[in-house]
Amino acid sequence: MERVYIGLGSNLAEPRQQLHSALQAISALPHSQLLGVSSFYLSDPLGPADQPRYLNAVAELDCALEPLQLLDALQVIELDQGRVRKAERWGPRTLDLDILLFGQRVIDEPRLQVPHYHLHARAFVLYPLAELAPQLTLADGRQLSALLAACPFTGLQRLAPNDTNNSLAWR
Ligand code: A4P
Ligand code: MG
Repeated sequence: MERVYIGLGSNLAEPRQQLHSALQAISALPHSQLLGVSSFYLSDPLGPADQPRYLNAVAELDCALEPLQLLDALQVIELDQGRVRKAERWGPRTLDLDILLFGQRVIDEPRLQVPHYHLHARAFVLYPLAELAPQLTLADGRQLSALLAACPFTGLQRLAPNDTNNSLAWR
């Protein structure tokens, strides 16, 4: 088992419902155990500005799948939830599931780069991740706390647990 962090994002078609459905599906992944889920965060869109705000969260799991098997499974969940891949980069989407970290592995394959390439610069990833693993150290030695210190909490709004209704339901 390796400790895996998955970033969830949605800005179309009832984002809150998209995240809840995705968490349900993640909790049912084979050879994996969902350990925890961060608060949900409303975030200003990165990329084209003419799209709705995103709802973002991070999930923590123990996983015995290989990284590419996990990626396949996450892409099935995305497609099940109506994700249509469009040419526009960073455009709106019903559901985006990114593998942020996979244990201490560094992966650089055509289909998969881990740690996720923009992890270090995205407040909507770093702050929810820090709720779950404040002491985290990346494979390259960087501390999550140092990344956070360099990434202001701007364009981000943490929703209260009863607002997201996800408090301990997934533990
Ligand atoms: N891929 C490579 N590495 C990974 C990984 N670590 N996890 C490949 C998941 N997939 C990975 O992804 C394209 C390909 O990336 C996949 O087929 C997989 O083989 P995609 O989801 O089809 O494309 P994308 O998500 O549009 O592109 P990209 O560059 O991954 O976008 P991001 O970085 O995911 O950004 N603003 C806010 N506030 N919140 C957001 O969540 N998300 C995006 C999308 C833009 N703006 C946002 C947010
Ligand atoms: Mg993606």
